[in-house]
Amino acid sequence: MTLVMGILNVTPDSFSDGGRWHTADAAIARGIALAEEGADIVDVGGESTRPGATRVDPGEEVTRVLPVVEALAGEGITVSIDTMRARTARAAVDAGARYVNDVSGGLADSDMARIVAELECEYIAGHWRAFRDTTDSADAFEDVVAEVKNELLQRVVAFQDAGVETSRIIIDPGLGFGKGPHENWRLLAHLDVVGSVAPRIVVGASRKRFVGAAIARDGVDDASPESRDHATTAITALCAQQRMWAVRVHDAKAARDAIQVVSAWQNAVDEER
Ligand code: PMM
Repeated sequence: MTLVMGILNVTPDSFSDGGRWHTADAAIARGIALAEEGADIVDVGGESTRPGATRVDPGEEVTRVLPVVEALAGEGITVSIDTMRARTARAAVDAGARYVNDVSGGLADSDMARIVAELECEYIAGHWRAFRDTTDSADAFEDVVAEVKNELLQRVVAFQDAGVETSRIIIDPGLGFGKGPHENWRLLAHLDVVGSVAPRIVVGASRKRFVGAAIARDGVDDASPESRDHATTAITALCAQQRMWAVRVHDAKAARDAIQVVSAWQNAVDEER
């Protein structure tokens, strides 16, 4: 069954839940709640990766995430660390994180592949090309599906060359990272092509702008991130039907329910075979 990766941003500036879980105690409580609501993995991040966000000092990033990772792992919760920095990845894995979730696929830090090989942890490689100044600036694609697939393959090869076992590498199409609505929907429509790179795919659509744009009434996109949760859950159901490995979401309970519904439906279909 598709896994639920619950989002826990320990940052003052993340676009959708920024600031709310900024103290360690509040973040730990939220992480436990996410697990209770159905998150199989809690994804802890100390730096907003949103285009235009200012980069956090590396020491500050570690200070934000470490007590949270340690406490959640101590509770028996499976933790991933959402970071583009090898140093933060190492500190978090040493503190109990099982997954390194790197939206840059190792491009933001040239030490990442070597450190991941050393740590022998699971690694999520996101599709990414460069830091962006605004959410509106997009990369140029001629054939987004083929390019994302090929560039992810290059990242997988780079990690293999650094000594990371192929079976530990998970890929992510990087929705919204240098991609506009058209590119994001094309990627969702062709997850099978992206999936030819590695058997496990994570999809991170939760509360993103293209989701808001899809449900806009009369062209008006209601800006509140939470108002995109039902639409996000519809995407989760479709991802579960496509047998994605995981979805990265803010609303873990809704995602869990949607995945279980798809599973019940699928079981009924399988019984007839
Ligand atoms: N998106 C964001 C952050 N981390 N990680 C993965 N694997 N995939 C994503 O799509 C992704 C991510 C940005 O969204 P946020 O500010 O809500 O965390």
